[in-house]
Order: sequence, then structure tokens, then C-alpha cells
Amino acid sequence: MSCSRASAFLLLALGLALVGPAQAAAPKPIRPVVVARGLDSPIHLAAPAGEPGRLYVVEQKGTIRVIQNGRLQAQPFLDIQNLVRSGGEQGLLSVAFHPRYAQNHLFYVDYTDTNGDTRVVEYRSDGTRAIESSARQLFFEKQPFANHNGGQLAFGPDGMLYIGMGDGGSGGDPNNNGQTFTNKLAKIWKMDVNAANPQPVLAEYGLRNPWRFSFDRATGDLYIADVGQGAWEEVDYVPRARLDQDDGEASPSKAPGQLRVESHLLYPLTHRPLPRAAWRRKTWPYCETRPLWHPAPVKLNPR
Ligand SMILES: [Ca+2]
Repeated sequence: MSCSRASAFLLLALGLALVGPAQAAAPKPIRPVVVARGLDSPIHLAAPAGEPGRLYVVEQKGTIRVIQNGRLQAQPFLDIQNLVRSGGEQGLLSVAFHPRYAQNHLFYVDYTDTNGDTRVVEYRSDGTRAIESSARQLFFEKQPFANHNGGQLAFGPDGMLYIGMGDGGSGGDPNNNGQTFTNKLAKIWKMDVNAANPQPVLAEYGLRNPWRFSFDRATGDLYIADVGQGAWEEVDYVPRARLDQDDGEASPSKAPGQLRVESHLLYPLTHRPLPRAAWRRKTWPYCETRPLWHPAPVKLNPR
């Protein structure tokens, strides 16, 4: 599969019944519940701390809608359709609210501009609607192909804004961007948006298209959904301790030979055998063989 993309026109929530150990024998089934109707390609959902009654829904075409106390508001929170190229894997791809949004009303969007390139832009709101004239661009990268644009924004446990970037597109990473440090493609970046002149710092590389990732709210660990090619999809895991290491060590301004590679390769936790033909040709999907770096092998505990 080239890329996972939500295209539902209904926004659903999973009604998950939490069951304590004493009742663990008979868990209730998970069932979907309709939260809102009438949305146009809702591909991301977020909410700032301190606004329990409001959900912000990113529509791919370039708008952010608000669901307030269960009701979809007619007036968009943000409308930048005139700046966005939408369709396929392009569009307004995510929103992240500043950890102190309640005080400063700052938020961040990742979108494909009308030339097909990636922009991450800071906006400020008046508390109810975005102020479009407040736009401050923080991140830009040319996109060689229409697909694999990444697009996830999220604040990490360190207060940094994390930015997911795909390998640029086509198939099989033809320009080897996953192992190239002269561009921002195929990587996750982090940025101190509180700095006077925020600069992206390399956090992870060798990714294919980290279309979505999220941080464990309890531990701060990072889980990355990275798309595969023809056989495998994968979820990559970066423990919190790793996030705090090597700030600036893997700067793209340094040659790859200067990078400090000190961690351990973690093979997929679950997998299925490669096709016989792949072994005969001695070719296997590149995206499943490249490593992410870990301080130690990790075993996930299924719940
Ligand atoms: Ca692209």
C-alpha cells in the first residue's frame, strides 16, 4: 500500500469499554459512535489543553472545523483553501496546538502549497477563530513528487514541535532521501517554536512516509506509523530517552560520515516471511530493511 489515508465523511469515535482486572474475562465489544456528520475529508483531529468542549477537525481541502459540545460549527476556525493544493496525499494535513495555547493562542499547520511543496506555518487565533494575517512560516521543503508528504505535527514531551516528512514520493525512494542529509525529506524534525528564529533539528531519519505519529502521554515514547511498499506496513518505536539524545549530532549540515551511529538495530517485532521471489532475486523491500536506532531492544507488552 502506498499510503494510508482517511477518507471518511463521517467522524467516528470508538466506544472502548475499559475493564478492570476483576472483570477482564468478559470485555465489552468496541463499537463506533457517530460524533459529527457533514465533514469533507476529515483527516486529522486535535484539541488544545483547557478546551474540553471543543474538537478541531482538519479537512484536507484547507479548512479546520470546530465541533463544540457535540455540534459541528458552520464557521471554520481556519480557511486557507486558497493556499492549499488538495487531493491524493496532498492538502492541509494536520494541526498542533501550542502547549500553552490557552495563554498565547498559537497553533501550527502542515500543508501542501499550490506548487506542491510542504509548508509548516504558525498562526494565532483570537480564541475563537484563526487570525490569517498572523501567519509565520517556520519550515519549507520542495517536494519532488506528489505523494509521500508526511504531514504530522505534534508537540513532544520535551515541548518541541515534531514535524513528519516523507521521502518525497514516487516509489522506492529513487533519490535515496532516507539516507541523504542535504534535504529535509524522509525524516522527522523537531523545532523549538519559542526561539526567536526557530530552526529544525533532525530527530529521526530513514523513514518512508511518517504520515502519522503520536507520543505516549504516560511515558513520552514516540510511535511512528510508517507506510510500507507492497508487503509490510510498520510501526516504529522511539523511547523517550532516545528523544533527548544527540541534539544536533545528526545535523544535515554535517556529512553522513560524521553522524554518530551508536544504537542497535531492532528488527520488526512481528512480520511475515518475504516472498520466495524476493529471496531468489536477493531484493527485498527497502523500507522494511532500514534501521531505526534504539538504545536497547524493546519488547512491547500487548494489553
Ligand atoms: Ca511528495
